[in-house]
Amino acid sequence: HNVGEAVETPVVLNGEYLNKAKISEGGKKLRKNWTSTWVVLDTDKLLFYKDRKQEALTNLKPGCSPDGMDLCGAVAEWTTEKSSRKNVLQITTSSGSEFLLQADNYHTISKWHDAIKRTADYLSKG
Ligand code: I3P
Repeated sequence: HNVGEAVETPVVLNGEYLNKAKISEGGKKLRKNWTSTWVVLDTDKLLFYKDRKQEALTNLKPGCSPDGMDLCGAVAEWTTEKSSRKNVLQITTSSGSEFLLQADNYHTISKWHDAIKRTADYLSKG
């Protein structure tokens, strides 16, 4: 890193319910299906759970790993084109899958946008 360039280390966000829709996988478009999902931001990935209880249960089972996405190489950006909803954040993974995350409350989704971007940037810059 250049001297003076801020290296922002990833932040972890505790679980929160966000609306999630996967809109493509490996470049192939999927039918959009919004679902309320318990989302956790770990140091290097986003984790998705059905609800708060499922997070606790998954963590108790040694062989179980949650559904999630690796943020290395991912791009996170606001979109107004992929949905009629407000406050929509698009995340594109390095493998070409696209997810939308949305919350009616701007403050809530804005916090996730900033943290996800920060983690993705940190992981990509090494
Ligand atoms: C979709 C559903 C989604 C909508 C999507 C529709 O219809 O109404 O809520 O996305 O719009 O196709 P269906 O339930 O019949 O699949 P938004 O709420 O994000 O606008 P889209 O096709 O423009 O993505």
